[in-house]
Amino acid sequence: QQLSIIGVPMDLGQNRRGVDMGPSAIRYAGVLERLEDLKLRIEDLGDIDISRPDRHNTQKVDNLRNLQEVAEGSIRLAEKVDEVVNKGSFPLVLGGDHSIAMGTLAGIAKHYENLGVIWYDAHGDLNTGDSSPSGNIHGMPLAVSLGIGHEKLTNILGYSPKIRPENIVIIGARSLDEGERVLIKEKGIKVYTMHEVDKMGMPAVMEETIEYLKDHTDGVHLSLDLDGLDPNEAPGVGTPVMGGLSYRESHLAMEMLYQSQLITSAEFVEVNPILDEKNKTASMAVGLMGSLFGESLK
Ligand code: DIR
Ligand code: MN
Ligand code: MN
Ligand code: MN
Repeated sequence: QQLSIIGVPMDLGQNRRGVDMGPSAIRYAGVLERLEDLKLRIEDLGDIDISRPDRHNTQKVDNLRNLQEVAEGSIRLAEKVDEVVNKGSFPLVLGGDHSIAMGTLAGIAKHYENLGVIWYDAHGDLNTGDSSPSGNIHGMPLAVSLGIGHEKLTNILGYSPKIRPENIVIIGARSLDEGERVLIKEKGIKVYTMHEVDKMGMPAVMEETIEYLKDHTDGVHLSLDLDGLDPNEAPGVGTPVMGGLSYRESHLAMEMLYQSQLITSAEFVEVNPILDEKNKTASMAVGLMGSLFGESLK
């Protein structure tokens, strides 16, 4: 299998600096070596160009912070991801804040009739400018991909929506805003909150997720926000929420996804080395990628 790594040094989708260094931190934690050991053919395409606007003069349009810069970065990412999928390679995107998922999904979804998405996150990322309490676009990419939000974002690569609500599974949610709850109900999006994970256990959650996506999707994208994990284990994230998924649950989830052979693209986002402890969160991300590509089961 050919795998293409794309770094996205984006920190404009939220308020805290440092997450733009996520791709460097993940490379430093040994992602290439780790995956090369699995006999995968890997190319590192380097980083997407992200503009560096004047911090004292950031623009909020319709409650969307840095709209123009985030949209432009996402378009560049979408074009790169599109190229990678076109040549039959597996796109592995390293963030950067989660706003980049709009670009990743724009580049991937045009190649599938029914792209499935697993959203591994403490949050729903289903806000719009109207519902968002923060104006941070990293809290919006799932809504945007459903075609809900500012046209500059929903229309990346000139088509919308990218995905359908019935093809989404959110895992690990424990911080949902009011507007997000409404959207989840209205659209019938499948969500395993921490309540369900605690009650059912991760094996059952993943079995159901795989079963659910298997029959009606022709590819599945994994969008993994490191804040889905518990901040005691993954402290290097901008918006930590207590009571998260454990290291072991997350490795099990990745191993089950490997066994299912369902995943056709992935991204690991929100690694912020400035907030981290000795690059622990980047190492966690690399370990999870190892499991996703069969490290412990090959
Ligand atoms: C919150 C936080 N729901 C917002 N979202 C985060 O600002 O929209 N997403 N942190 O990962
Ligand atoms: Mn997120
Ligand atoms: Mn999150
Ligand atoms: Mn079904």
